[in-house]
Amino acid sequence: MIDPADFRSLRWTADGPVCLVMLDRPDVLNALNVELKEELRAAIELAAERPDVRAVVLTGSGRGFCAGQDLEEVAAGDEPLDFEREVREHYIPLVLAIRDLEKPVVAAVNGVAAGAGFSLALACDIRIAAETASFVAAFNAVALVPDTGMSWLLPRLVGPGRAAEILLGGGRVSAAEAERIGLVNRVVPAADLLAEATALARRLAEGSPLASGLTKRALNVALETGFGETLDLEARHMGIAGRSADHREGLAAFREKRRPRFEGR
Ligand code: T3D
Repeated sequence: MIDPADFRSLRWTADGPVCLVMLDRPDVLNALNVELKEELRAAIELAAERPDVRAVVLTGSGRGFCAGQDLEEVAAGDEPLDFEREVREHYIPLVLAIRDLEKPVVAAVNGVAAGAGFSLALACDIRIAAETASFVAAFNAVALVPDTGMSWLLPRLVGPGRAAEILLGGGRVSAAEAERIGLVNRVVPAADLLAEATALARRLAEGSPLASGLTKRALNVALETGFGETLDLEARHMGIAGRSADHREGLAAFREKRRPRFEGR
């Protein structure tokens, strides 16, 4: 298991059941170079492995959330970058790590989220934005195309028409507009962002880890399958959850009028 102290381009801190992952290349608005992409994936894997972690908050340091691919790194290479390989080796595993993590992930979008940084915010389960946040597809401006799941995730959140305007138009979506179109769950004053996101993550972390993991899995699968398959999956998950120690604890807590103590079993 990686030691959080070894991360160089992000900060990983656990405070009780909530782990804060802060992208930490503020001079370039937390643009994703190879090191940061690899560390972010390792950070999510660490959150998965640590049983004490029950929810994750993802944010950026400084005035940006994440400006997407580090374009200086692209320009600096001796050889032209093999974009397809880069997407397959780094971006796809990253987005899958977040989506497949059976713990809630809250994006605390503190500033601009551009390109693959926008996609990262979309991959999280819930987005809380600061008033200073904004979203820019950015791909088109450098003659690239949406990746990291953007073409799939964005229309499901805001609808195909708005997604087309954002992806083809390339303009900035303000925090207020993002809230209006359902791109973020809510907008809060910048000074309150981390406290709000962490408080939400703490509330989510109070749920049964088993039931929350199954719920996240069902929500993800339901986006891709039909109603019948979802009914079937829900029934199977209910079978698993209903046999769990957490369910027995939940029932006992209800009857004893106290808060449940879930252990994820
Ligand atoms: O590798 C692959 O397989 C391809 C994958 C691609 C996925 C992608 O993410 S493609 C899209 C890449 N991202 C972009 O194109 C965004 C580029 N950045 C911008 O358009 C703007 O910086 C922003 C709209 C994000 C923010 O604008 P603003 O005015 O608030 O800030 P700024 O002044 O432009 O940027 C501040 C600094 O960050 C600046 O450096 P400086 O001048 O202070 O030394 C700027 O160069 C740097 N920076 C911003 N974005 C990037 C970056 N440096 C490297 N890479 C970046 N993406």
